[in-house]
Formats: sequence, C-alpha cells, structure tokens
Amino acid sequence: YITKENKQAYHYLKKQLARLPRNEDVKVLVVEDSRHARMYISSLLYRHKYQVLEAVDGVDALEVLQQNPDVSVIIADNEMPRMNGDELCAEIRRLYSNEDKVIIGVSGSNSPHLSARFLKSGANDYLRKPFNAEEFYCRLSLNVDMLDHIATIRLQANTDYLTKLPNRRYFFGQANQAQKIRTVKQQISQVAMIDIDHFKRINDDHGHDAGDDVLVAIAKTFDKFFANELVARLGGEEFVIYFLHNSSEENLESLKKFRQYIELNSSSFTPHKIPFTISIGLVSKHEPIIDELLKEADKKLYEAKELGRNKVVS
Ligand code: GH3
Ligand code: MG
Ligand code: MG
Ligand code: MG
Ligand code: MG
Repeated sequence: YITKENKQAYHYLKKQLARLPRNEDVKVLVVEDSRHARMYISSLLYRHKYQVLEAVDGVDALEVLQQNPDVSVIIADNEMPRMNGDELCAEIRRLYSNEDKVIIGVSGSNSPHLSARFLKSGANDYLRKPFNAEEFYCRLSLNVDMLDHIATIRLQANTDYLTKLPNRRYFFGQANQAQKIRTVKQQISQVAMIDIDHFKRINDDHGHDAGDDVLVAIAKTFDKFFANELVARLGGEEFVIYFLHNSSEENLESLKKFRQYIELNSSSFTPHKIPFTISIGLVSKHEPIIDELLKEADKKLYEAKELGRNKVVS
C-alpha cells in the first residue's frame, strides 16, 4: 500500500538523519563484467567500510536493485554484455529517482563522447579506468553527501518545525495519493480534524512558549494512538488524521479513547501542568476529493465545539 510505505519511508528517513551518515550505512552496487575490475572496485569500497553488492551486467544489476531497494550508489562499467552502462543508467533513471540513487559511470575507453553519453543517460559522475583511488573516494563521498543533503531538505520540507510531525505539504501529497487508490477500490475514506479547545486562553494565561509545549506534547501522544495512520499538523492548534485502515468503527473508538486520554492526562504533559481538552470531527464517506473530506470533517469539528467542546462528532 503506497501511502503506508511512504509513511514508513518518512520515519526511516527521520531515523537515518538522526545520526551522522557513515560509510557502513551506504550500500554500493558495483556493476562490472570483468571479474578483475569488479574485485578491484569492491576492494576499494571494502577498505573504506562501504557495504558492497556486485552484479556482472546491467540485467543482473536491475535484479539486484529490485531485491535491495536501499542501494544508494551504483558504479557502472560501460562495456558490458546484454546492456551497456549508459543503457543501464537510462533504465535505472526510468525506475528510480535521482534523489535516491547516485550513478557513477566507469570506462576504460578513451572516447571523449562516452562521459557525455553517461551523464546524458542520468549518471551523476564519471571515472576513467584505471582510476586513482584517492579521486575515487573523493567523488564517491561527494555524491553520497549530495544524497544526504537532498534527504535532509526533503525531510525538512515535509516536517513541521515545532512539533516534528508531518506538515500540511506532506499531508496533502500523501493523502492525494491514497485517495486515488481508495477511489479505484471504491473504499470509504476517513478523515479526522482535531482542534485544541480554548487554546488562545492557554497562550494568554501561561504564555506563548507554554502554548508551544502543549502543541509538542499532543503531537507526541498521536504516536501512541495513531502510529499507523497519516497524522499531520495542519496549522496552529489544528491536526488531521487520514486513516490508512478501513474499520470505521475501530477508528471512531480510537478517537473517543484519544479524546478521553487527553482529558484525563493532559495536565501531566507539560512543565506548567496545563490541563486541556480537544474537539474532534470525523468524516467517513465515499469521496475522492481530499479538500471535500477536510471541509466535512471541519463541519463536524465545528459541531463538536458548538456542543460544548471536548467531544467527538462523527
Ligand atoms: P476553540 O476552542 O474554539 O478552538 O478556541 P481556540 O482559542 O482554541 O481557537 P482560536 O482559533 O480562537 O485560537 C487559536 C490560537 O492558537 C490563536 C493563535 O495565537 C494560537 N496559535 C496558533 N499557532 C500557534 C503556535 O504555533 N504556538 C502557540 N503557542 N500558539 C499558536
Ligand atoms: Mg566491461
Ligand atoms: Mg482551538
Ligand atoms: Mg477557533
Ligand atoms: Mg483552531
């Protein structure tokens, strides 16, 4: 299920970026038909503690990639049977984003056109054999650094700075994808809007920083109850849950438990011991347009507020 996988990828990325990237974490695929050259490149990689996989030609390489989605660098020879290096490049680029995988072309040929052809086919860099080990390591780590930068920027662009929850942008991207699948499968969609009650008062009474503490605290509790759903901070003190699982009744029950959990425990969440409650609107319907779902969930949320807050309306 695409959205769930992407959500897992998001958490994986977060974990990955929590520590400094090391060569031990980088998986490199060496694609070389010459056994001697393959062993030489691999030995260079082992010496600097990279993880190494090997393939004997392009067709083999594509298979290895399919079985090892976490390969981030491909070092590809040009002259190989069945499929040339630049053809392999083009095929990898058709299948995988250049934000996730770096390709370094390698060749013993003196043809001045070959490096250009590699780069045009989607390679990030090019080395001529026999290459200098020092240059090899430099180019490799420059390219791995670039992947890390892209991953960091992508994560930051999708994360709310205060609560570290996925943000609005991430939510809409993911929810739209999930909606397409649901529509095809004619499945019901469920979206909940969650809003902290009288949040303005918390800011007024305890200060904006204390208000921020409350937002951070509630963001953490989402993980307790809705770790497998798509949760995001839409803005202010408003959060959204897009349910990735189907049982309407169970989801309504979890929301009720969540509301109650917040009511009973919120005063222990923050240093200021600020008690607070939340109101929730849940919509469950066949509806392909995510904005429509949000509008309806918002209406239910408004009803919950009208009914005196600290309620779930579905
Ligand atoms: P209701 O029960 O009707 O939802 O009342 P409310 O006070 O929670 O709602 P209102 O929309 O009147 O106020 C929301 C407040 O949230 C106003 C705004 O200053 C505050 N706010 C929005 N974003 C942040 C933030 O990032 N940090 C803090 N501390 N406050 C925020
Ligand atoms: Mg060759
Ligand atoms: Mg509010
Ligand atoms: Mg309001
Ligand atoms: Mg609000």
